[in-house]
Amino acid sequence: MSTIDYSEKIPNNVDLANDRTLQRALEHWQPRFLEWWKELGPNDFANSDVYLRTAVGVDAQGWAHYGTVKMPDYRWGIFLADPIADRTIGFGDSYGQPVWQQVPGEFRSQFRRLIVTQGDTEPASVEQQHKLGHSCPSLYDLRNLFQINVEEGRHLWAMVYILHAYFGRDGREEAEELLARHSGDVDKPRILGTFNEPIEDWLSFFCFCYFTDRDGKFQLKSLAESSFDPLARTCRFMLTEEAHHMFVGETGLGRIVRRTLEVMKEIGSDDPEAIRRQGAVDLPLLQRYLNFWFSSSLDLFGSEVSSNAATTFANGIKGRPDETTQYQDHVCADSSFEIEVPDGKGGVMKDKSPMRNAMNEVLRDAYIRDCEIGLKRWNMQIKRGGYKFELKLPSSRFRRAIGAWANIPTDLDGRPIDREEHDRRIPGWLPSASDRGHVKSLMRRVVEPGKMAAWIAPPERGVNNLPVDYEYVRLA
Ligand code: BYC
Repeated sequence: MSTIDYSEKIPNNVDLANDRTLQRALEHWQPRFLEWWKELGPNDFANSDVYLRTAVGVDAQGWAHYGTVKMPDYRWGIFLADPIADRTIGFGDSYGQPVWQQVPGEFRSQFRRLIVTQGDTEPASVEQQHKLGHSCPSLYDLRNLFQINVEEGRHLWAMVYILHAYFGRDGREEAEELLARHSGDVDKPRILGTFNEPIEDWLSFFCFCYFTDRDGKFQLKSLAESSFDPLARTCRFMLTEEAHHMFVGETGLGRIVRRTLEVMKEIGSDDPEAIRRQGAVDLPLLQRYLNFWFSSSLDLFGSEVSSNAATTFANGIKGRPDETTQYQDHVCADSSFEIEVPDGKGGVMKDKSPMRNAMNEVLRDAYIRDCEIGLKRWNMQIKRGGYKFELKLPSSRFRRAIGAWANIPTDLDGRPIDREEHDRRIPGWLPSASDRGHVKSLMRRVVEPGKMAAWIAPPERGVNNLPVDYEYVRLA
């Protein structure tokens, strides 16, 4: 067990107290982080008391402390999961050799690129959610939003630690850049597409937590397999916090479905207009939001066939989620993977890629299966309510901006169609101006303890065994 001093300004288990170089780098960076948080974080709520979980260690039994904190005083700590004794490289050309405690020079730029890409998403998501606190559907939800925001802040710290501790001057420069790019900025946008999409309403927020945080789960699990042990251990611990973010997405969307079903029952109709008049979210509208966020998040896995993916796998830099338990062949030098590509004649054809080059697609497939779980649950709710409607994930070929299907018009089932038909049918597939207008009209803040906005059902339980009507945020 590594020791943790969580009485420090920066709680950590990386022996920060005895590392002057790292202290200097972090002390230089911290004021900039706080300035960024003030400007682009949920700073309108800086003086509110929020019931938050703070990571204080890596012991599965007691890794977090719950208490009331003002967000600027949150203690963003640096934690690595405990080392695994005699850990060896789990995949690629160096399979079976001891893992690395330093970055091998020849792989430095590949590692830096991945760490920067991972790090960039964390502050991006805080920026995207910057204004949401003003339209919260309940204090319970407001607290969950802030919990996610501070933890994404900590995940940024985690990547900055790796950059500062292992990449010298380049790492320090990259850490500054993580605070200089901004979500949606025309000149300096965030690196990955989805992280430049605005999140202006809570339906988008819950979809983001469900779909985009789930990409986080898969990418972090892949990096948790890395041969660079400090990175692997950092990502392993980040996954502990990530689970709550997906929980917020899944239960948020489930509560919306539940409320809609109640309204449908009350008014004896499934007519979208009638449901909207009751201030709820009709299911076809929800489906269009799912289509939007799912297709955007699929792009986060990169191209189906990628030489970057092949290189990072071969070099032991980035593996597959649960590499040890889920796969037999950890070298993948001779195997292949079947992918679907456009046939150039308006159709779909099967093609074979060397397995290593298809790693992005392997991950995307696993991700899609994981996304299905929530839909099954919500559809069960709808069926139990006595309705026929079924929520569905669109085809992975629909509305892609990256990879083989980028900019190829298809319908929701992934059938290539001509551009004119596509553009005509898009309002039925993606949130329309009227959908967005309706959702916007629902975004009225509800801050009386235990009360919920009319478009969402209460959660089944509160946070950390507290009641749902606990005052999770005391607004200043
Ligand atoms: N948008 O060979 P390609 C999370 C770029 S979420 C824009 O196809 P590759 C979180 C790519 O960067 C998890 N650009 O793919 C969730 C490359 O550019 P460069 C985030 C894109 O390289 C919620 C070029 O296209 N973590 O933690 O195999 C809240 C060719 O790339 C996109 C990671 O992603 C896109 N969607 O892999 C908070 C892990 N997709 O370098 C947090 C780190 C690709 O040629 N990143 N490009 O200029 C990676 O593992 C890989 O970089 C990718 C793509 C999976 C993103």
